[in-house]
Amino acid sequence: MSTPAVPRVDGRTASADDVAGLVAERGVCIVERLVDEATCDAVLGELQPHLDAVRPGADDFEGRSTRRVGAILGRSASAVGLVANELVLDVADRVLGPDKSTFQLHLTQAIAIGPDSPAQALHRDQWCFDFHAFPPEMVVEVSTIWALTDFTEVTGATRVVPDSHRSAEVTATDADAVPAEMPRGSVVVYTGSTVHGGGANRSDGTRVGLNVDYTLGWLRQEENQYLSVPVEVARSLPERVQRLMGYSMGSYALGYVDDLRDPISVLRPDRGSTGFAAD
Ligand SMILES: O=C(O)CCC(=O)C(=O)O
Ligand SMILES: [Fe+2]
Repeated sequence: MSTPAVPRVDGRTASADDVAGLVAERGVCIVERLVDEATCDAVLGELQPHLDAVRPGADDFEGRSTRRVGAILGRSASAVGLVANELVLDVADRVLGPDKSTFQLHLTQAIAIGPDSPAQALHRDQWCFDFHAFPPEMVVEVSTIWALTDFTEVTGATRVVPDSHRSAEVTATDADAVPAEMPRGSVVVYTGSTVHGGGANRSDGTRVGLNVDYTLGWLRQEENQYLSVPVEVARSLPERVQRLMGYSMGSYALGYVDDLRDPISVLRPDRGSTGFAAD
């Protein structure tokens, strides 16, 4: 049986319905050239000092020649537009659920896979929730990896297993995984149950991806946004981004501050209404 190709659309023309339909149906979709190369250069430039400063991974899953840097919203002004990309957010809104009142940012992480790195083990991102067996039709997480450098089979493109998202058990093996090859500025979108893993980097350059995930508003975030991004920086971000970070109610009662205040009011005192039913 031949391995199915990863569905792909052109980021300059694709609609959120197109992408959401493919992600829901196949578990994964590549959106090509959603941002330009200048944006990739700007993000890379802002993150490089942080990538240089951090130690490589401590185990095989992190990658012993892979450097991971978070707190992206506090460290890269040019990445804010990727984290809050309209198309991606519309796709997450459509795919997450059912039974969703809100969704939120789960993590932001630049992943730089150095030369001569072996492939990362295949996994599901939603295993972070204590390996809970969510019903296969329930999408609790939407993951994205932006290619800041070209993703090819040789440079270490993320490997994904199309159609793997609905099976209760993971039966896919390395032979079922296909590289999400895409030019820089593209993004691969997949669900928390889609089986995937970082590719082996057999080139002499570093592959840099920007991993940005979104989850249902009632789950715990993987990256603690409140402690990762200084509050002065958070205050300066667009309201949509602040709300995604968790400065918003996670559902009717989740995340309030002191006297039932909506957390957005900590950053924006004009949004000061109290009570769970406040807007
Ligand atoms: O870097 C990649 O291509 C994938 C990384 C990944 O899936 C992870 O660390 O969860
Ligand atoms: Fe992953």
